[in-house]
Amino acid sequence: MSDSTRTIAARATPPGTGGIGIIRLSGPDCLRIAHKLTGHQLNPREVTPTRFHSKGGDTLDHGIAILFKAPASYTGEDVLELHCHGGPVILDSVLAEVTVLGAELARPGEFTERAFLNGKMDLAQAEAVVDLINSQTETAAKCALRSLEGKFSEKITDLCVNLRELRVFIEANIDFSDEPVDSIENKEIKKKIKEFSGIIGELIDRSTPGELLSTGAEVVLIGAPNAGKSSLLNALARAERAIVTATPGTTRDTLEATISLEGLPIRLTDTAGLRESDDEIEAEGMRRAITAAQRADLVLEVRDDTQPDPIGLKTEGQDSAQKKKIVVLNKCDLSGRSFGELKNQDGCPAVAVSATNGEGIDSLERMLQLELGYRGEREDTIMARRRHIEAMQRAHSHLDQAINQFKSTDLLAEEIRLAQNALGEITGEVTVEDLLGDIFSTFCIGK
Ligand SMILES: Nc1nc2c(ncn2[C@@H]2O[C@H](COP(=O)(O)OP(=O)(O)OP(=O)(O)O)[C@@H](O)[C@H]2O)c(=O)[nH]1
Ligand SMILES: [Mg+2]
Repeated sequence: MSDSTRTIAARATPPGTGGIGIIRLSGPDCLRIAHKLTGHQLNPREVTPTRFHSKGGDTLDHGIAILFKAPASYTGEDVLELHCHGGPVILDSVLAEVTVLGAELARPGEFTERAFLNGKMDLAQAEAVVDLINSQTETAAKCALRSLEGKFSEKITDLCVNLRELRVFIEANIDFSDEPVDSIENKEIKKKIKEFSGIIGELIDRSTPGELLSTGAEVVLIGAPNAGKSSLLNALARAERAIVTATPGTTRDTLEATISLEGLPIRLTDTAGLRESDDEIEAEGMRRAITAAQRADLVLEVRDDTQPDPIGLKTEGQDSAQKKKIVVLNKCDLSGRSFGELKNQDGCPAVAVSATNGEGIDSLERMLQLELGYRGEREDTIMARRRHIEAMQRAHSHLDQAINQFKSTDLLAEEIRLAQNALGEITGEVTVEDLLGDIFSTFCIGK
């Protein structure tokens, strides 16, 4: 866990060159370091144009310094921002100088971890900071911002408060030994448990796409040579990304294109056609195709509908049984099959398209969203992490258990307490240090 007696420092702007680059510090030594580095006594929230000096008196750069006094800062501690010229050499030299003056290099996520530890934000909001930075689409950014503003946390906190009140009431007032199980009071408690369980269920429903939104989905196109995989990637990307020719074996290596499907980021990977081959390069291409398919959230199996028999693609090591798959019958402009959704093929959803004239692509896009569990852009989507969803599912199942515990006050209260704790993990009200380490280590340095 972060030690607040240390003053930490890191670049807050991305690596590379830019007009300006910012070094950020947080901790008790900010004022002293600022004075040594600039020669100025900084006033809080005032922009001070200054030179940054080395200990030996050399000027490292000209820039501005801004001090945010605790607790009115991002981390809740004294925070110092040094705005320098945005070149890597200059920023490295200023960063090196502040470490000479006593600051330590920050670990990934340490600024935000301190903000959490100092009560500036809860855990779900801290995670939303990363999600906002990493958002790849406008929808993802909007959802992350809503979480950062605390909309999701508020709902969870309300539920925690309600569950706590209910538990306290049960512990203080209910004794099953002298009360009939179907008393008015018990019915009322049951009703409340069901109501809270319903709210959690609804939050879970709204959260699934949020989780997808933050990471996006990996979709891999596989199929026999010449089936039209590259053409399909181009059709979905609305751009001529992959080379298309009539020669089977055109695509040799994997190729990626990112598309946004109603706000859902999807990384599409085109692959080499799968067939028996002695060619070393082609064999390597196919190996890569299979690896990509194994990694994918969903596989699009492209079949040439003018060819009567689909080529068996159950290539060694390919876990096709577990993988979500859509069968895409392509070249239906030639085969004459009507476009759009079809009956399941080999137990998988299927669709008839023409990659060259675009027919049926809209059906495929709808199917993709459905299979990936995305409900399209909606105002109420929650940007949730897997751990949030798991915690809500645990809370939900404890409340389900609670319904069956109307014989023992202790057991009933315990299930409600467990539900409340599970929800508390989301905001960090109830938390373990390991969890903090896991969460903040995934942040970038300087955040
Ligand atoms: N008429 C028609 N031709 C298509 C369609 N899709 C692809 N083709 C043609 O089929 C040939 C192969 O298309 P590609 O997209 O290169 O096929 P691929 O599956 O990527 O092939 P490899 O990279 O060799 O594995 C090209 O001549 C395309 O123009 C389609 O829907 N209709
Ligand atoms: Mg190809």
